[in-house]
Amino acid sequence: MTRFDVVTLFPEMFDAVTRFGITGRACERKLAAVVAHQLRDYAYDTYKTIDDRPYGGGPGMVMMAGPLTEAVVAVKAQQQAAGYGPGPVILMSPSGQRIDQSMIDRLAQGPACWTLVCGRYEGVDQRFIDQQVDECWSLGDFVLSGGEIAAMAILDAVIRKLPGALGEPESAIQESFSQQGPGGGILDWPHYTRPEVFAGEAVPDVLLSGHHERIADWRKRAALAATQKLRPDLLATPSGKPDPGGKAST
Ligand code: 9D3
Repeated sequence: MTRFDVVTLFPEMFDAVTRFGITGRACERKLAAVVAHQLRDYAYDTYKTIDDRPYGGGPGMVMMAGPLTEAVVAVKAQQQAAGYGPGPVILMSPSGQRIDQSMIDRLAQGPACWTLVCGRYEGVDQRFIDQQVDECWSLGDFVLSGGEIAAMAILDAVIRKLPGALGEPESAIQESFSQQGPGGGILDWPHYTRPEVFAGEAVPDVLLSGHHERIADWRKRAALAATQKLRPDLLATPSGKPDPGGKAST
């Protein structure tokens, strides 16, 4: 079982991962465990203070190194007591490295335990990062109000890739398309279900033909056309030029 410990001011938010859908089922079936820890439990004072004003002045508050360190040390002890080897400590941070699917795929095959730390406020005392954090991860260049939703996105993406988390048909579909395109992905083909005609628009004939080879061919072309139109960057070669007929068209 892959274990994820999360340090956060809002542990209840992680019910979204543990209770619903594919990730909920994976947790139920003990493929994954998500343990959310309340950072305030590791505060020093009766007011449960975990943040303070920034040295040097400026707006906002900074999360103190002390409570974060206490929390991470306690989490590591719990992981060890449960029989896990040491795993990486990841800080969710807008200045971290950007996560993509190829990284998620590697994570899903990686260590059996992880510690994810979620920040709030303007930031985290650098000494905690220097002393306790192995990597900083970001979802991309937009501003969230804290690391929790970013951590949940990572958890969702990793847990659904754990062996056995998806039903067999789903994982087979995934497998055949995970290697296309430089970033490990091209877009989906357009999907249709009943009725055959909706608001005057018909389902493409080929999908009703029952001709499996022609359907597969249509889907491949439609996926490539959608990618070219909506996300040409996914087809670009490392040189930055669009790929005229490389990997993704094979
Ligand atoms: C004014 C400087 N801000 C940095 C962009 C301060 C700041 C804003 C928001 C500091 C922390 C946050 C909270 N965001 C996260 O913790 C976060 C995040 C994000 O905002 N975007 C994308 N990925 C992530 S991972 C964690």
